[in-house]
Amino acid sequence: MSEISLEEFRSRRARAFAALDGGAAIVPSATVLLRNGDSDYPFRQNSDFLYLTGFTEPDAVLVLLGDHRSVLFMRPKDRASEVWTGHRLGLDDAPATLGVDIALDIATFEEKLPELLVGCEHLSYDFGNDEARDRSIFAAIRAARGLTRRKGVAPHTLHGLNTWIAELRRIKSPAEIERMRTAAAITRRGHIAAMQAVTPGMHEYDLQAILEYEYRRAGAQGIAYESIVATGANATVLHYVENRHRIADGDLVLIDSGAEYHGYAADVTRTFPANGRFTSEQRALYEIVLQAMNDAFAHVRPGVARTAYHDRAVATITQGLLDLGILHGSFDEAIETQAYQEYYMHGTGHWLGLDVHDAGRYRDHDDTPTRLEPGMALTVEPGIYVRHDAPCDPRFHGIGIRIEDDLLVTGDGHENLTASIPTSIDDISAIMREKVSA
Ligand SMILES: [Mn+2]
Repeated sequence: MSEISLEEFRSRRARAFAALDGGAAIVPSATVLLRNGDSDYPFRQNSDFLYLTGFTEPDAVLVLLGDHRSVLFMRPKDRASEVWTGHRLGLDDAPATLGVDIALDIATFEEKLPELLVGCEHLSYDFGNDEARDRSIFAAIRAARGLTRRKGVAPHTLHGLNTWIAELRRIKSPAEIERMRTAAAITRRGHIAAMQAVTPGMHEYDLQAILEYEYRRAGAQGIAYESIVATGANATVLHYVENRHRIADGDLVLIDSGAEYHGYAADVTRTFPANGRFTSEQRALYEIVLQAMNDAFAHVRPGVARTAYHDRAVATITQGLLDLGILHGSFDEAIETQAYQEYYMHGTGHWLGLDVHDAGRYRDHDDTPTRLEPGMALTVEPGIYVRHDAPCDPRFHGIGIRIEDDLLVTGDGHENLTASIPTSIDDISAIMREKVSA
């Protein structure tokens, strides 16, 4: 099942109990979604549930209780169903395999929940995602109140899960970091294969197929998010996932794609010329983005505000665009009026982990930007996007560039998990020259 040890899942739940401070929590698994007929969408476990249990089956609910018992409601063994949909862990093996205290049949969830909630004053649960479950939980709280005439208290305060699970998930353990390293290494294979295969006349989907083929055959469960393979002006559309266009000679290819490995995401963007040679306009903009990235890296270290590396990237991009005559006026004015937003309209990164945009707040409770701590993982992803109607010299029109790496904050700075995927023009050109024969 899981390569992450039982001990680690126990310690995650122990930290959850500490955060709950005598309260209870209800953390549901994901459910299988019907696509049509007898076909389902691919199942991906809910990340909070996966973080606390390591359990990959649907139709389960983890209940953490104020007395530090963990109860897992789950599907029982069922030979007839298992013939169709595969092995189920079952109630008997769950405590030893997952380290939970009690395993119960999910069919008894509504019946058993009230008595479990007696004694817990606070309840954490994300209302609003599943109305049927919301109703059954309200009913359980009401029923628990009915039981308190005989014993104890029932929940009277409700909290979201995000207030505490996201905090636990923000700092990655060595086992998590190991998986993220593997996701990064697999992602490297895909990106390099795409760089070496590209040739004008191919289609964007050819490169998408190559990326995802490499991920799968390196053992990834799949993609961490829909791959973006955008050529030419498509690269100025931030979340272009259509991937249907023919690749023209002279186009830049922007690939934003990452593998998922045992639940952990990589998120990498590289931009390179389809024919192996940057035009002078492409090169000029590319060098600015690369400089912005390298400048931003210096601000990824413990104790620094999370906003600092974005501010640094914005400053480098703004200066670069002024130098090229794409922006006008003074640097201070361009920053003050956010004139750069015409060409750089997104943030320079996000947390990374089980989710590609991982859980965790970006501002502290006093509304100051969160400060980086060892064990946090994030992306650094500056870009420049010049749309066809942008108010600048038309020779820059239709160029979109983004470069993105995955960084782990360490005790004295950071480790770039995706540094071995080339970013400099020289390194990209060298890799592309080692082209595999088509
Ligand atoms: Mn990203």
